[in-house]
Amino acid sequence: MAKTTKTVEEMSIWEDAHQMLRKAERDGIETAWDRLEQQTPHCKFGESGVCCRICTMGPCRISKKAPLGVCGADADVIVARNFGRFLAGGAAGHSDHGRDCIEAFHAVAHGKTKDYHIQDSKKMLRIAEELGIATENRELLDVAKDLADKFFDSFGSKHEEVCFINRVPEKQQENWKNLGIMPRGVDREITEMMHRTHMGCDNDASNTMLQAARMCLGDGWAGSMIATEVSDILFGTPSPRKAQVNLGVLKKDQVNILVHGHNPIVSEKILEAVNEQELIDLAKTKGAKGINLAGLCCTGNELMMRQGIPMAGNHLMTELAIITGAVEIIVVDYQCIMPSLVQVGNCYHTKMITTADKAKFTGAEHVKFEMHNGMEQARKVVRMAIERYGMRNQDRVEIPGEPVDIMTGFSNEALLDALGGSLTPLIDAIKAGKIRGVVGIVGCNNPKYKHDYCNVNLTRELIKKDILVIVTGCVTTAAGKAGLLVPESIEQAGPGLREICGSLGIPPVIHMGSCVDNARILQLAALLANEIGVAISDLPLAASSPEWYSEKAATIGTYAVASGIYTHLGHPPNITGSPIVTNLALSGLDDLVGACFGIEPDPFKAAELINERIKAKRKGLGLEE
Ligand code: CUV
Ligand code: SF4
Repeated sequence: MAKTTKTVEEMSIWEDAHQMLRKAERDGIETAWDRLEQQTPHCKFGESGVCCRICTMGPCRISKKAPLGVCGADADVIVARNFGRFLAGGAAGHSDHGRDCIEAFHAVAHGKTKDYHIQDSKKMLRIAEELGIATENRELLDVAKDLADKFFDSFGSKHEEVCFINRVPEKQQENWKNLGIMPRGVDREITEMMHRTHMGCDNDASNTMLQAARMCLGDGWAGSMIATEVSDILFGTPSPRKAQVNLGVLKKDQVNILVHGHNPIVSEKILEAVNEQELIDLAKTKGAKGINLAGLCCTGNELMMRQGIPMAGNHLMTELAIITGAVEIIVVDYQCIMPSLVQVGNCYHTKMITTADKAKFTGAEHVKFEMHNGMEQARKVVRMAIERYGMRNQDRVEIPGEPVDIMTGFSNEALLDALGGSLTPLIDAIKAGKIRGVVGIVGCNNPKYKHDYCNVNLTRELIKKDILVIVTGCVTTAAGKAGLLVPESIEQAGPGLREICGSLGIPPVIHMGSCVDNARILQLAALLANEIGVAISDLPLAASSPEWYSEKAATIGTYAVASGIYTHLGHPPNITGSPIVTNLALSGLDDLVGACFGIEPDPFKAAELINERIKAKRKGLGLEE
């Protein structure tokens, strides 16, 4: 097998990663970096999006010699269709996760599970009222039944538009109606996207992209937003707390269980099980000092936000976590889980446990989690981990370094609390130029970049410029490891941001959760816009996903732009083969929705790009740049 020619220092900025990449080399284990090199150079047709496999008259690929597919589709049509379907994958991922949350909520409401409960009834009642459901003199579970139905309705097409559109500022709503991109139903928009991109349907690139925007808005303002709100109702609304990050959170003398994926429905139950005395005692009889639970990727974010559970690493750390040789079991639900984890696990004693029928992995063991048996299955998984502790070869265990402290738990509710109950202090700080703007840095890792180099440097550059940064997804771990998620990091911020965050006792980089929790950022943007009385696109806001890789990340970027938030990406999606789609993304959308994409791989230049945008928006509001 071909190994990468990169040095470990070129692969990642982190010491814990370097150490594990060296161990991988010694242990003869292949990683994503090696396979990237085997796959390079990538197919140019695929990379620019001009390869069409939508029907069997093809596949067709567009070149100077052959500018049209067999059916006559040109590069613009082919790119638009491919990109539309790419975004549909992301919208489906978030939204189907949201649906699973509603199913759990529905089961609770109808008394069909003893394993899940309403933890934040206050929030549930608040949302019920917000969505026009009567709450007075009613049993809590009756309200829950109605609310669950209301959420389900947003998925089909019974209604004109999805719920939570009520949160969108008037001007944006007008804009979406005029453009015909008001999302009607989460599933409906995804289905229509697939329909339109069937051979012989929507053969006008711009028109296809408008549907893409509508579908992504359905994800942001319904699929993802419902996932977030229901998770808060079932597992508690996050509030500020301490946690730790990096591979140092694994413990040499304990049973180590990693949770990976996205949905807290599985990981919250595993957490409960590892805290049961009976199971802790069982672990002790096997010679372990206890049971240690740590997270990876977004389900790690969910547990960290609500429960302060430590985070072992982000996307590119998932293989490396197993290479420590100290992981008994990795429990997964779905999304962003590399199939290679099974292979890497086989080189040690690490077993992957799958929990969802929609995400099975060959070579893993399946322990199906359902609403009625979540707790029982969680105990079963923890017992399996305890059994495997005896199979661990301690001579092959190497756990790098010391964990880094972070502060997490900033839901909008918590942020408002920190601000003393209203957004006014934040708005005043923005007006005074002490906080010049707010930027959400979100998303993934990608082995095409030096791991976390862009994520960390962009974050640092922005806070220097008095821009408040909100992180979610895999950028969280990057910012955390860099020491940016603690109040002390105000030292690295500009003077205005340092003053404001210092007086509030919060970090200049705020952790708001997982990828679906980007909906929290949307909501915050809407609250700010409504409070000031402008459109979201008028605000000094931006978003960025410097090292993104997934369909979901592109969907998030698209709903951010369609909602009026300028969005930076480290590299373009596979659309560059179409001038129409590329121009629309890079500038055309600005005229339509008041925001567009910007592409820049260098984090320092990207910070400039974002800063220019913030300056322009401040100027537009009559504020000093
Ligand atoms: Ni959902 S989508 S790699 S885990 S952020 Fe991490 Fe976040 Fe990207 Fe995946
Ligand atoms: Fe080729 Fe058209 Fe079929 Fe695509 S839809 S594979 S371009 S014939």
